Amino acid sequence: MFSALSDSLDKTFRNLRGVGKISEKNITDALREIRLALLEADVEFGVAKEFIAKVKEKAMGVDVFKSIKPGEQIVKIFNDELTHLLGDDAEALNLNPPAHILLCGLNGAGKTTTAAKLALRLQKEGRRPLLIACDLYRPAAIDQLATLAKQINVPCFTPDPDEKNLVKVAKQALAWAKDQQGTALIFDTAGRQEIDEKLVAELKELHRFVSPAETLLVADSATGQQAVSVARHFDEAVGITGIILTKLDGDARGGAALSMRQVTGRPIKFIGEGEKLDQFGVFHPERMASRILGMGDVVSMVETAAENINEKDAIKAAERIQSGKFDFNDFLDQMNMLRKLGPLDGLLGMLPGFNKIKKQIPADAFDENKMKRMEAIVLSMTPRERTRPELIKGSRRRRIANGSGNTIIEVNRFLKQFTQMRKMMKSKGKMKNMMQQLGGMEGMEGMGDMNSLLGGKGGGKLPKLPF
Ligand SMILES: Nc1nc2c(ncn2[C@@H]2O[C@H](COP(=O)(O)OP(=O)(O)OP(=O)(O)O)[C@@H](O)[C@H]2O)c(=O)[nH]1
Ligand SMILES: [Mg+2]
Repeated sequence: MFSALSDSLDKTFRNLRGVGKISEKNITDALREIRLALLEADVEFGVAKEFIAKVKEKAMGVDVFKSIKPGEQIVKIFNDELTHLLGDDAEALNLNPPAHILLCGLNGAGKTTTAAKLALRLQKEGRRPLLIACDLYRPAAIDQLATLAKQINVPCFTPDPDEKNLVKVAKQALAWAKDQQGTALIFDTAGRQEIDEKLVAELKELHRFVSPAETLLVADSATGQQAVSVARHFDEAVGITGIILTKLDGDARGGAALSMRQVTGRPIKFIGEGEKLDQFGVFHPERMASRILGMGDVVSMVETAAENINEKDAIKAAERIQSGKFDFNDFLDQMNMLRKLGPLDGLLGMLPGFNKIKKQIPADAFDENKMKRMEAIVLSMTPRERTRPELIKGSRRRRIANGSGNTIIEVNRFLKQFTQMRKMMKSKGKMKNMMQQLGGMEGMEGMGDMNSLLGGKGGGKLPKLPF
């Protein structure tokens, strides 16, 4: 997501910094490039135009060409305006009782998944969410929601599959919800195409009956230009109170995300970033702006880590690493910890500068199958071998290869990588350097080592970040 846009912006800003003295023409040229980049990313035409006009006005207003670091100043103006475009501050849900939340959106946008994700989130906050299946069109829709609800242990209202009257279903659901003593009711509705007047009429009727405090439009961030008209359409029909953007983990160009707020005037409240139910979070405009500008989103990364990793385990692992005792058992523990964080490239994508080095990392570096193969190798070792990696020589390697279904070449490669990793961990200087780099958000030279760890082409120096 956003990678093409981030690359173009980076190039433009780099050029701008490269010129010794900045002129009005330099700025105009740069803004033209940025406008093109926004349009190519599928940002709605009017939104892009207005945005550029604002950045220009501000840039001229502060006389950037007279300042000492004009390039930096423009980046700052751009960042501020982007944050503004995305909505400035994160907006909370209205959960005053009766907290009825109605989800609507196009076919396949991710409504049902999002209903469960939202329920899980509210549950973690100590509320008692209830899920209500109001998709009476797709035969498997009710079961889909019920299955997800079961996974997260949230009660789910499932209507009689033969019942086709939506308001009747809602009525039954409200009566059921009373007994359940829920504190937030999430209604999953049927997907629709915007031209489908019948479905829209039904949605309106349901909306009137349920009278939700929140009507959230679930929108696939890959929808592109069409997203804007979809949002308008739903807003006119039922009046949306917010937007949930899904599939931000994909390679969509991101224009929808950038246009939605401006065009509808409704806040983006949450984002979905994967198929797993915990891959969901509050939308923070300033963090998203930083991500788009390639400055990373370290705050979200730390939050994800804090939610999923037990502090004691993390401290224990850090101690093992520092003392140079890191063995294959620790390796397995680390692998399990990583898994809890979700897909690795999504997580690393929040690091400043990651998009730039991503191309140097082999495509299969984040592959779950590769991780499984490595795990199989470790699991084929004896307990003694796991604690003393140096024991693993010739015939042992062959046995491990046979036991784990790998070739001896693969086992050798893995052992070599492990040895390198261990060496790197032992060298405290490097480790410290890496932590400083990550914390300081300045250069990313330390990532060179991480790169070689992931199987990249040697830990070469990486370009210093422009910010
Ligand atoms: N990668 C990714 N996939 C997602 C995300 N959200 C939903 N999906 C997937 O998108 C597909 C459609 O999701 P659903 O939740 O069934 O969408 P829906 O809007 O309820 O679909 P209909 O009820 O048919 O209109 C499923 O395969 C989901 O797993 C996301 O944030 N990231
Ligand atoms: Mg659905």
